[in-house]
Amino acid sequence: MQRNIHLCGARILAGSVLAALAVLGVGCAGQESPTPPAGADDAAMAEAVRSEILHAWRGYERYAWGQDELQPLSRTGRDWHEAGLLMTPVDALDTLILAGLDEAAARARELVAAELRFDHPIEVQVFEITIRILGGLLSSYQLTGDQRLLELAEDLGERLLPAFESPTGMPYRYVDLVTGETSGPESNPAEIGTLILEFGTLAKLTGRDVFYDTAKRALVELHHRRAPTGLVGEKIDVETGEWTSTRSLVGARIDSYYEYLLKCELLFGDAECGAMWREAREALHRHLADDGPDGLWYGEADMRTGERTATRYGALHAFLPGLLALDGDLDRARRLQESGYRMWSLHGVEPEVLDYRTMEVVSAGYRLRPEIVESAYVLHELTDEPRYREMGRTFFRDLVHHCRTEAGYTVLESVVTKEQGDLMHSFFLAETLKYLYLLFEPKALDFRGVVFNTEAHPLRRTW
Ligand code: DMJ
Repeated sequence: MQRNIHLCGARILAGSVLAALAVLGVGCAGQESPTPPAGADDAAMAEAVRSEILHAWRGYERYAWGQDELQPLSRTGRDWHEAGLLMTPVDALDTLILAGLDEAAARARELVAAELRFDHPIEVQVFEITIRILGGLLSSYQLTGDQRLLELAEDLGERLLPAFESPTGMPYRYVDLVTGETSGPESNPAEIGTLILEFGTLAKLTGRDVFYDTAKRALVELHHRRAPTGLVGEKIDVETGEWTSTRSLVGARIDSYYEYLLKCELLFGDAECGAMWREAREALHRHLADDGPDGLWYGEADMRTGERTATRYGALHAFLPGLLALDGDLDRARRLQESGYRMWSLHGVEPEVLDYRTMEVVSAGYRLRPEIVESAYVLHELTDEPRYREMGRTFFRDLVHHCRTEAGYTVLESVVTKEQGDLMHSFFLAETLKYLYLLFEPKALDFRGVVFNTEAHPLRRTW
């Protein structure tokens, strides 16, 4: 059976891939190449990334205006819920501002300020809405001083608060924005523990401690349920406080919990968060780190015993080098980023999950994820080593080569076949392109003056 494959925006039959590649040429002949030649200087790289930010944004403007996300192959938009929440414009706004794309930023800002409303009776995922929308509104408010964005953030924060009304204080996964009804008692560390930067900043900017205290309690309650090994598991019931999956890793469902433990201390000076991070960090190094001839990786273990259960690492795990670097552990950070770069280079784009022992792909999709670029940016800021811009050149070249379409950028169904899917996640503009731009144009932002939330929204201490 023949399958359709999309490459460089063209639909072709799977059997003809190689012939089509030859016709299209490596850089998709017929399109002016957005990739600067090898050896181009950093300014040229920054300019090239900036113009791809505009390309991705224009795809959204043209085909998905007013909706949550762009589907660039079908050239349509999609909403997450019955009512849209302008996910892409909110997520992209600070990227447009930082890249100096003033007209696009003004259009995005007016759309958000004029059209975004939260009085829809829709059940939203607390974590996603917090990191993308609350985080995006707060950082854009700090960059522009536009009071309307802070008012929206406060309204949203208020509507999310009922999610925390569980017997343990850890939030349910979903809450209705109008009725406050909750659902989804089985949650996970990432969704419970990745709220303090946004709720904390909202508390500081509005003078309402309830936002800080509520999110902090959830974080502490989760940490208190760690195993004697110091590890947390992958799933937990917020009503009983019992773990429902004891699989422990630094990837999906847990990743940003670790990130926020450290960043809570960095942004708010909260020593209790710092102490929780340092304890968690030791458990990671002891039980999950796999340091051998194949390099440094962080695999999986059972939280109760600390015994190795899998040798898997992936696109989400790749935030860890950046976090270790922020914590001052440049040695581990450098080595882990080299492992991530090997993972990327295996097929010319990283897979969602890889078995690092066999180097076999376990989950082949690529969702336009930013984490490996984020780590390159942070490492470059902290070491000034050219290695990380070299990596950035590779990431950018490969993204353009495999994920660019005429109407924006899109996910890959498989990094092995390079078959394209049909979605530009909002975090591509919020994170992947922002970190790439900042890697080559660091002066666009005072790195030491901000803490990035997990959706790459820079938050500044203004209190
Ligand atoms: C983003 O929404 C955030 O970075 C989150 O922490 C993980 N998933 C995506 C990007 O991969």
